[in-house]
Amino acid sequence: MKDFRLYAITGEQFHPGRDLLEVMEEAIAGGVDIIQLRDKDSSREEVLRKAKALRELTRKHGVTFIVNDYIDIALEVDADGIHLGQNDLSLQEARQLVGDKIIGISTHAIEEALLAEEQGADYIGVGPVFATKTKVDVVDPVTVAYVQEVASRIRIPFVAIGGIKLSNVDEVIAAGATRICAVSEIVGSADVAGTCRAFLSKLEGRE
Ligand code: TZP
Ligand code: MG
Repeated sequence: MKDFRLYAITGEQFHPGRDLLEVMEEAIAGGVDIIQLRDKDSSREEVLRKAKALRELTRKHGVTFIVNDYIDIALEVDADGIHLGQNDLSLQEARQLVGDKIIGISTHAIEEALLAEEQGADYIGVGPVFATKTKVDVVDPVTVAYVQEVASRIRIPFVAIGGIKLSNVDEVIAAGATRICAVSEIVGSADVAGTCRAFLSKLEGRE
């Protein structure tokens, strides 16, 4: 997959009254490399509508587009990939369905990370690093110690996620993260593009 630094996930509850596409367009202007549509509340029809619109927007700007959970929608709109949790279908099953599209897997422990790598995930999510209210079924924070462990043992790209803010991202970067994902800090910002630029400037020069 094309390399990335900043990964934004949708979270419409954080921008009441603001249009999803408008917020994501600002994130793109701020430099995000990947947008993931994550919508656990809407009907399939609604998710499909949003996926079509975001596919069009991301394609126009050369931004990678990932769909959470809905493999069928990812295929229908020709997203670049899918993101799966530990309780979704297996990587092997997903690979059969999506071919060479990107598959990202959420991990919360090194055993999960090693397994995802071995089974051919294109990237893994590492988190929640800090406490977050965004994900309801969330496990306890994995802390920066897990980021450190993944940084030293995993070779595929990994993205740190969960409770990451401009105010605590330095700690995550110091632990070895070179790719960051945020929901509320980005989409809930009064200056979405500026927040993205600020994250990116902190990541600059990190390998
Ligand atoms: N996976 C692990 S934590 C999380 C997801 C989707 C939510 C992150 O949201 P926020 O608002 O950046 O804490
Ligand atoms: Mg899922």
